[in-house]
Amino acid sequence: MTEQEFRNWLKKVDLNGDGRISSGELKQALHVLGISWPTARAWWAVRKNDVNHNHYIDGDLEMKKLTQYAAKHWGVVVRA
Ligand SMILES: [Ca+2]
Repeated sequence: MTEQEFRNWLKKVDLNGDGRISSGELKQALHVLGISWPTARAWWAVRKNDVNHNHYIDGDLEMKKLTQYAAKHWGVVVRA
């Protein structure tokens, strides 16, 4: 998928619509994508990209970091 598609996907990942992504929501999303070890990957991804340390992926900077992280570690973003 493209980076834009990934950003749209992230909006759907936010299951309760509060504008931020918890590791639980990310885990569900990774599971749907068929990516292995969703629990560990989701936990680690939030830990690595949660710049303000509130345990959620929120705001443009963290979303962008997560997008880059996904491209690098999950291979889900194929082009910019
Ligand atoms: Ca955060």
